[in-house]
Amino acid sequence: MASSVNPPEPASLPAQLIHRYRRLFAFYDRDGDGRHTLGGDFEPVAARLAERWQGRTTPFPDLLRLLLDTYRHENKRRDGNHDGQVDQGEFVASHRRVFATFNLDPEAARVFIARSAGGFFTVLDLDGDGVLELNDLAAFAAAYGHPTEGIAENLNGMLAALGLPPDRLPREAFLTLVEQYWFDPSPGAPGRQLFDGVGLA
Ligand SMILES: [Ca+2]
Ligand SMILES: [Ca+2]
Ligand SMILES: [Ca+2]
Repeated sequence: MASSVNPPEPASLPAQLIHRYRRLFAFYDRDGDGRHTLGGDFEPVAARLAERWQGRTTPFPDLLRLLLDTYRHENKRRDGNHDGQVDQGEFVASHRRVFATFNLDPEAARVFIARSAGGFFTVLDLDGDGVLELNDLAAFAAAYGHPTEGIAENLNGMLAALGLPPDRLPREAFLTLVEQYWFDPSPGAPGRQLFDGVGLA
């Protein structure tokens, strides 16, 4: 592995992406206290998402532990001053390297997105048919304490822009929207709306 190759940190992120990372920060801030903590935000979310699988065979052996480990790892990675919580500035700053890495090698980044975001898709896809339905997306938003009434309209706007039928989000479309949300600053990218529809300011 060429582990010595460190992607350059860009001087600044595109303003559109900073705006989206801030929205994402607000989405993840389940208890609305302006910081990401395991106890206030991610542990309750992991519990809610794992609970959905009660009585079913989970796609991963110990789903709750996997979710907790993933959230702990991610929050630690973003915690620039190592005080156990992530504020909005740390959250946005942590995306600089992610953004630089994507631009350095988009194909490698897509493999990573397919594994990480794809793994999350699998966690939400309760019937395992490779398509997320509205109740899967609503459960995700509800786990973070957000209202769900606007999800269908928002989803269907993105699906229409991708030329797909309403109410069902296939895995490939999901990965496209995720990539666009995080990395494509163009104002016409359907994925820019990924976290709209849940009443974020
Ligand atoms: Ca919080
Ligand atoms: Ca911190
Ligand atoms: Ca499904």
